[in-house]
Amino acid sequence: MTGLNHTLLAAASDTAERYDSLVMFINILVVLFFVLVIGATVYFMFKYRRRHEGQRTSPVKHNFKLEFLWSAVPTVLLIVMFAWGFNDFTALSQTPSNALPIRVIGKQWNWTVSYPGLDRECTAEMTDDGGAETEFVVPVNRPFTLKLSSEDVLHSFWIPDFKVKKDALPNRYTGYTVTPTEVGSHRFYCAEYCGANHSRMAGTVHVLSEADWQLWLDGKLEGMPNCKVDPSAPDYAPKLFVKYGCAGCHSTTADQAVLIGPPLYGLDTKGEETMEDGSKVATDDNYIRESIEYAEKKRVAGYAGKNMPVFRGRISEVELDALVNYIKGLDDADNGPTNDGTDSE
Ligand SMILES: [Cu+2]
Repeated sequence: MTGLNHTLLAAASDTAERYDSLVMFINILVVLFFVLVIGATVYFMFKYRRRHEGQRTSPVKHNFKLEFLWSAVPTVLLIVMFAWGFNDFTALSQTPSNALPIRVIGKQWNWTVSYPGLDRECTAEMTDDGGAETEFVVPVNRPFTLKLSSEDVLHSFWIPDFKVKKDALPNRYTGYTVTPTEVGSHRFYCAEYCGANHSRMAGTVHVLSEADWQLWLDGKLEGMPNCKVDPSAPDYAPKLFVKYGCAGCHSTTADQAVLIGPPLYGLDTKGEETMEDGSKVATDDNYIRESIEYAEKKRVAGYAGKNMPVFRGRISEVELDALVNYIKGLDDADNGPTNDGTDSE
């Protein structure tokens, strides 16, 4: 389920099968022409070798038929390759009416996958090594269509087993349509270098049988992330913390190394924080809230030049409440992290 379990030959979608046929066609041609050209070269090398000192090259003449043939045949073959490839390429943007719409948002450094109209959102979970893994599910033999975009820089959504990949861009939608043909789990990756944790911005798409898909829709499938958005769930805030990228910059326990921004545990116990200008600020709800919405207003001492995006207008009141409570609940190192009765795992 995790790790590089795909091989170059895995083909678990309609696109992958079409792609493999075309690659095989091109490979056969390449081998054929290699043998023809090199074979002829070697044969001529011996047949027309210089046999004695003073032998002169015979005058070079045209052979219209031969010249026409070696121009026309490759031209036709190249047109076939183009037409075949173009046809497969356009199929990626043809979306049948029964296609399942899926929304994918990339950001530094995780993926959020949601299902428009289904009220499901699969967010990333942090792994022990600092990676962010997102898991989502799709039914087998039904096309799904991805609508991709990015919240910051270029990313690329790549599912090697399906042989599909497209860039996720800020300020513009891209996407593709593909039909998974095999039940099972397939890795996906960010395929466009996007910064420090680019290589660990990944996840797994689980292809489910039709019956399992129905169970998942009903919230009854065991062993799969249900991706339900439930503000009362204990993991709601920790998930937001990863989804909004907080976890990429702020450590939440004393065991973790200090990342880019100030550590967030123990704020409640400390009661105050020293700012860049030497002033002390009470670490109450309003301080935490303001630091999420407009991080630059108050800058913690020692973190000059570390910029955090403005979150005002990007997250809802409900999410803000959850995050403020969660951060307040990250207690002192001595006691280990706790969070107001909720469990951060
Ligand atoms: Cu990326």
